[in-house]
Amino acid sequence: VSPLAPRPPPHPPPKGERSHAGDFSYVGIDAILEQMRRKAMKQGFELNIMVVGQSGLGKSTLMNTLFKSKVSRKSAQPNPEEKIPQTIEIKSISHDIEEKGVRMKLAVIDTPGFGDQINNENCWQPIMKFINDQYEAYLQEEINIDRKKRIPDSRVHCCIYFIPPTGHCLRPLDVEFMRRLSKVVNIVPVIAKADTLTLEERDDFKQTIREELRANGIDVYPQKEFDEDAEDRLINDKIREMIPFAVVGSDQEYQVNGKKILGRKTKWGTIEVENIAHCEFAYLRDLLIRTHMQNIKDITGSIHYEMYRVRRLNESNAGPGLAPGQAPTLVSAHTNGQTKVNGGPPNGMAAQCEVLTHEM
Ligand SMILES: Nc1nc2c(ncn2[C@@H]2O[C@H](COP(=O)(O)OP(=O)(O)O)[C@@H](O)[C@H]2O)c(=O)[nH]1
Ligand SMILES: [Mg+2]
Repeated sequence: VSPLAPRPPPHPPPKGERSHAGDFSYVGIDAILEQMRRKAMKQGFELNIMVVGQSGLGKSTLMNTLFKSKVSRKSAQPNPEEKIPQTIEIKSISHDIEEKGVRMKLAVIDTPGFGDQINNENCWQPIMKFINDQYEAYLQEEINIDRKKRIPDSRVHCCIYFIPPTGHCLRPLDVEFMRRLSKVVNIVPVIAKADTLTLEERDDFKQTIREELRANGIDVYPQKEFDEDAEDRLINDKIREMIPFAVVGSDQEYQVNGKKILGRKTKWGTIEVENIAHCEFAYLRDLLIRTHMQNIKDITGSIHYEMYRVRRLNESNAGPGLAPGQAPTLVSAHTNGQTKVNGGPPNGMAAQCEVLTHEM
């Protein structure tokens, strides 16, 4: 049994059943659960996942795997002949998934090859900018006088960072990206194309990465400081011991022992991507969708977005009235000691990122 297996849901008594007839002390507070369930079912669920990593590491394939895996296999109508094009711009693709009457909108934000250049200094900036732009859009909706009843949420709830399967250690680029971005978004690191490592190499690599994350003070999801109680800690400690998940992706279906599976066929056998004996894709899927989706969204809203919001509102209170979408007044101590005001220069956003990552 997967350690991430969901807890069984509480079963409300069927509608109209008067299980408490004659019990005059029964108030019926527990019926709130049924009300909440019905409301949530009506609204549906949304999750925005971003994938980041060098080109060719299997980002697009893994997201297709997620859409085609057991979560969505019944509902999505994938086109088996669809070829994955190379990703050239930050692009969001969303799929509507429905299972047992529960609707879910899963959006994947695919980013073009991160760190593909010869000089990769500051290549985290466009991604940081994209994340902050979504916070800004949400904030503008929220502070509108006649705001929408439900604010459209394009905030990035979780960023899956693809580590190349070198088996050595993290590259400075990986450290830099995760160090900065883990302060503004939930980061879930994965080892890409884990089928290229032996089991021993994989375990060693995982351990090395965990040590390096710790040594660099990088707090990836699920962050220890946000565990709410002992039960959370117990469950999340197990996940923290397994991170980064060594994943294999595929959008090809094969027949194995009469069952249809998603896998990669090689001369020496078929790797079943959803089989936990073969790789850890299923753990990643369960974390994102089955066990921690609500928590991932809660931390996005109450920690990451909240920090952005407080900062922005403080800034607009301090400075002269800030027009919507205008970059806040910035004082950057980093860029050659220059002072940057109100996003004048084209790299105003970059300066903002500097300040954000250092202050938040
Ligand atoms: N061995 C192996 N190859 C993979 C895996 N995932 C994707 N690939 C292959 O790697 C190539 C690049 O995949 P793609 O998803 O386009 O990578 P992206 O540039 O990161 O989006 C394709 O030929 C995939 O079939 C994996 O888990 N293992
Ligand atoms: Mg791609």
